[in-house]
Amino acid sequence: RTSCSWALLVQGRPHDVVIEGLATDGGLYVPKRGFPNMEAREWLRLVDMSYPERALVLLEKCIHPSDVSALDLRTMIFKAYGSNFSSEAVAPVKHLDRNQYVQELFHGPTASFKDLALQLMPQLFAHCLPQMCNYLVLVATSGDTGSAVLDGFGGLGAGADRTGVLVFFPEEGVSETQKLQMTGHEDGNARAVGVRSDFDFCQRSVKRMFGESGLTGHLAVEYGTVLSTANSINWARLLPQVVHFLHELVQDGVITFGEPVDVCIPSGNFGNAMSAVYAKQMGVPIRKVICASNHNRVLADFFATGEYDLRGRPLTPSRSPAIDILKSSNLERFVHHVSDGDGRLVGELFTHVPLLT
Ligand SMILES: *Cc1c(COP(=O)(O)O)cnc(C)c1O
Ligand SMILES: CC(=O)N[C@H]1CO[C@H](CO)[C@@H](O)[C@@H]1O
Repeated sequence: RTSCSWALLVQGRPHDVVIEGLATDGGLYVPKRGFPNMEAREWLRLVDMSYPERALVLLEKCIHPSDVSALDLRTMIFKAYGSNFSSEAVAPVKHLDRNQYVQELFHGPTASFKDLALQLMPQLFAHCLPQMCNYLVLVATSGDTGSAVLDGFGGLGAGADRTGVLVFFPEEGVSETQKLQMTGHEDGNARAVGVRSDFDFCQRSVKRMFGESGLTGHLAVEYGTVLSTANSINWARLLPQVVHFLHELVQDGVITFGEPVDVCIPSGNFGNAMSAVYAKQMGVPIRKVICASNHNRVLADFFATGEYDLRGRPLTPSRSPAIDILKSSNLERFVHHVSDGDGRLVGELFTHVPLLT
């Protein structure tokens, strides 16, 4: 898997990593040498900064300036987090009970946690677009992702010239609010399509469109347009989420600098949990990353038993569709991480494990 031997973060391949999403061998992109580790002295400097300032310091270390210059990155980050969140802290931490705190990830423009990544990702996407083509971003969503994708890509303004977005959602499978958020979206380049079937059908159909050479050929020849996607395996969706693990508990005097906390994260595609693992690798004092599941507990079982087997595990829908996921794509990144970057092993495991792709 070339994916597992890829360069220090996205240096030199921004187009592949941000636009294509998936490596040519079917694997996921990961940083070749892990994340840059920061010293205590540097972390201390971040304690009193605003969210966008902290994001800039962290992401500058993860994105090579030849891919995105420091100035461009600053502009993007401030556009994403400077004023569009209803809390200045962006992801404020509130006291719950005793030593328990809850981080509010719903202050973005669509109230979806996905806003944390999707206010920034489309800007990186537009920045990395090759000169000659138009791009049509296809997304299947069970709810949360759709509105955040539409808002993020819709907010590109002039940068959206060559990017169109189509979101497919199950007409009966999303909440009324989500449906209104998606269908009410009137921006020129982004549209939502309600489908009279379930999420699986939407996702399968999007995948089929990518493989349908009649369609892709027609789009290419007639419209100079290439299909792309913005789903959660995209590196540019994962990377911005590393930032919110730097919370204000130190600033608020709740813990002292360097004191570790456990983070408990509801996991679907294991994106946010993986970001926590990366944040820890960068030096954020996290002790345990706890993976929370509902009855679709394939991830929780994997961590308990070391086995990841989807056979005989039908998906049971719940009131939390965002974590009703069995194929947790980012688990591949986790296995890569804990195997010390053994790309061959990851490739083998993920080709041979039953029902894993
Ligand atoms: C997307 C989402 C999740 C799952 O996040 P992953 O990064 O895919 O694990 C959990 N909860 C909510 C509310 C979400 O929107
Ligand atoms: C998506 C969104 O709401 N974007 C807005 C963020 O804020 C800037 C101004 O600070 C607006 O220009 C964007 O439209």
